[in-house]
Amino acid sequence: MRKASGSEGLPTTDGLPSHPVWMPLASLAWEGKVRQRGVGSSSTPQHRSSSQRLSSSQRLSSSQRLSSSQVSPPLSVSPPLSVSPPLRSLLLSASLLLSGLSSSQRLSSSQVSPPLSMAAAVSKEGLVIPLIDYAKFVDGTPSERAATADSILKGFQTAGFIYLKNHSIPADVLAHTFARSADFFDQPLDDKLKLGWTTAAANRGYSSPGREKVTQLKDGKDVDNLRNAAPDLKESYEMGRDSNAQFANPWPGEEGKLKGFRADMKDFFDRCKSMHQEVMRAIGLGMGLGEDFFNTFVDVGDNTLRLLHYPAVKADVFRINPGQVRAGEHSDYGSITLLFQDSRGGLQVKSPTGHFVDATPIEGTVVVNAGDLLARWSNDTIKSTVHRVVEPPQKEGVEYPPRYSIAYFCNPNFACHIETLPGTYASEAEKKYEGINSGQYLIQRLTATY
Ligand SMILES: O=C(O)CCC(=O)C(=O)O
Repeated sequence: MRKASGSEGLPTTDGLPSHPVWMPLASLAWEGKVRQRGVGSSSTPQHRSSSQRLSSSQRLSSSQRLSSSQVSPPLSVSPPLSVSPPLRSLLLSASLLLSGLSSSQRLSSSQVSPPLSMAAAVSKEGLVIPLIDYAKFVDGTPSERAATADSILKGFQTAGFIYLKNHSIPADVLAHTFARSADFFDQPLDDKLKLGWTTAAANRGYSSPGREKVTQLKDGKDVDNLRNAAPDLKESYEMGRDSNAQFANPWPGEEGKLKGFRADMKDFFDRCKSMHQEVMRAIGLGMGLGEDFFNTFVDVGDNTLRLLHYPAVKADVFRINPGQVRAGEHSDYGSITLLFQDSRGGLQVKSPTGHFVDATPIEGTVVVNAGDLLARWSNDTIKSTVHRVVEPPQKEGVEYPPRYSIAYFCNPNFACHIETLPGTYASEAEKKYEGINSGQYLIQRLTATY
């Protein structure tokens, strides 16, 4: 039986893989042509055992699991960051000093050191993305919880990205959701187009390949030019909160392979919503604001669940057009994004030196990155880092296989007014941004990319 949150095959806290080979069940399901398919208080589902978290319909049968002989080679994970003892003690003093500072004395992100003694999921070109054991926040002792909250915050302050292992979405549920995603994209194009994405305000529905161009550009004409030169090679399907009275999700019909799709997506949405709330508790704790600080900002669930499919593509496409990518470079818009990727690779994060660095998939982890609104909210003490999806790192063959990912874009409740967080400025003059309404901010950002 696979561990619910996929710790099998994960790097240990020493950075060593605990299993020789791995590949997410989700991608195995497609390759094996398997087609069957709360605000986190201390009593949230994350505290239950993995089997308790799954309903019987969510557990996969043994025939849906694949053996380790069918999986691809392990990925290496950087060992824990090593620093010399004098430097360590200097950094430790700085870190203690930082945590002891009054809120108005806190340092800006450029002054914050990466977390100490922590395995790094990525360490290259000055970009250190920590690999954090999330279970120590959810189930740990009070001191483990506080230390993990600090690591989460520091990861966002330094890299803008973290990897969480032992997270609260069980591996079986994730594999099932990936399989349902493949079922969705398998539909004929005409059926998908009937569910088409309509407006930024609704932000729900299907976007066919080439429709959306994710970019940092804000001017519509510039975005059009870029889209024409190098369209994103992806299709996506977005779902919002299903209880929204104003905007309905355009669900596919409940027949054939898509029977139960809506219920499965709603279940996954709710699990991710809880995780967003829990990560915001960690940020609140890390920032010295208290872990309940963000509760009333994130309780509604004005988030977007996005299924992504990057279809198989001829390798030549990237050679002929050097600007070609699977998804253009961009930062995300909201508070945080939970990103679940298959084992293909291709996600890259921009380093402080300006180079894009591979954010290699690690089984059983979720990549979490801070978005622009959280950066703005934190007076830029948290970073929203640019990322993109390019051709896979294994460049053999004339055609690259498809890639699937699932992004859960989290936002503060759309009704919330976002004012610079206490503790991130010493005087009014240090506030970099005006207050802004969360929902309007998102609509403004989305409008540019479609
Ligand atoms: O597919 C991925 O890995 C990244 C997706 C992404 O960055 C996005 O949709 O904004």
